[in-house]
Amino acid sequence: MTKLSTTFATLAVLLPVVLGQAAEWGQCGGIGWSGATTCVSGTVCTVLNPYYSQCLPGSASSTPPTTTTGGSTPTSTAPASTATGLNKLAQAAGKKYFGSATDNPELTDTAYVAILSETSEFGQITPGNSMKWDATEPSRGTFTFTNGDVVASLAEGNGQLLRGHNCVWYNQLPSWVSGGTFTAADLTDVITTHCGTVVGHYKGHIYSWDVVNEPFNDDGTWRTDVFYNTLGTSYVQIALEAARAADPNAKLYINDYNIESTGAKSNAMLALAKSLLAAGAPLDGIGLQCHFIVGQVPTSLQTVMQQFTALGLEVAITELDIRMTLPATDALLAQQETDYENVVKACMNVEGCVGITVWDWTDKYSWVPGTFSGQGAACPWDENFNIKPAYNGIAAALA
Ligand code: 9MR
Repeated sequence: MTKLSTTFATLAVLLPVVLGQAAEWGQCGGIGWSGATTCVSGTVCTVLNPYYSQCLPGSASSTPPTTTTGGSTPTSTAPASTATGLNKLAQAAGKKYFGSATDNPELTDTAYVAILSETSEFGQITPGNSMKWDATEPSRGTFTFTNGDVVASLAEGNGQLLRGHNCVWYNQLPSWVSGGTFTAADLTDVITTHCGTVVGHYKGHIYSWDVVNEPFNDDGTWRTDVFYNTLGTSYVQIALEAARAADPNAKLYINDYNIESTGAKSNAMLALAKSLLAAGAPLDGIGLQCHFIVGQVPTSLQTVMQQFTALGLEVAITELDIRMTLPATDALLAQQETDYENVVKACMNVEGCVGITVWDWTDKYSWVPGTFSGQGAACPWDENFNIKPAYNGIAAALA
């Protein structure tokens, strides 16, 4: 990929320039930084990664904290973290990463980027939107990677793994695809070109790709989108083969939600995985999204993961969040802590579960309130970047 270095510059331009002494939490250094390099009293300029140094509270000899304290959600039960960071704990436990989704608009928030870039907390990033079809091939044969490259560059600069998300999905399709009329041969060419070009663009930079996203309805039947309607189930293998040809080293996944408990939908995914493997299709893993509700985490999550790993596949928790009806109360936050702990424990108990990704780490940028009216507080950090009890639930499971 040739554009990554230039997109570092793009990201740097987005970050505000501070003159004089940098304020607490302000930027104080990094490649391309031309603002203040000293910090106000009581804070110390701390290198978070080659591209970002930040004024963190403390003196030069103190260890920088990974989180802040105080904030708008109830804090009476918010524990002081003794963890060394979720990614560090995950890796010490034999997992490849603990990671987070992110999205381009929030990368203008320097305090957000600073925490996202802490590799003790996050060893992996997934772009929430910028590698999807509508973002990368808005019209046929015209590819744009600008936003995806920004996220890829951030991960690369931080030394974080990258999950590609996604090649083929019924949603966030440009109308030329979703509303197109294609012969089977034509749509095969469209899929092959799209997956081949996008995966090829990020070749060598991606740990794993969600090649096909959400192929099933909740009752386990196939979604009747343009892909299924034109090609039947064969579109999945077509996409996987195009991805494999474009980046032989990326792990290729099918990713879905509501497959986290035994039942019709997870059975459908199991049957698909078996038939693909029997056909010699290049499938390496299954992503379990894990968009859960407080108090309703499925108890068969570990069993389902083991059903997939028994096939020789890896699994990952790819989009974890656990939402609640607002306002957040201490009781709900305590239940959420238990729920996060149980989800992460399930992954810990399955050797082939390679990592856990939260669908953004802070409530400030969660997709939940915009989709589920009256619900939110789904992430391990609150909207002010304070850790919630959920954080310690995750840390306890990883320890
Ligand atoms: O986080 C994404 C949000 O910003 C978009 O508006 C939304 C549109 O469909 O997609 C969100 O991410 C989804 C992911 O790509 C697939 N699984 C469900 C996620 C939450 O909706």
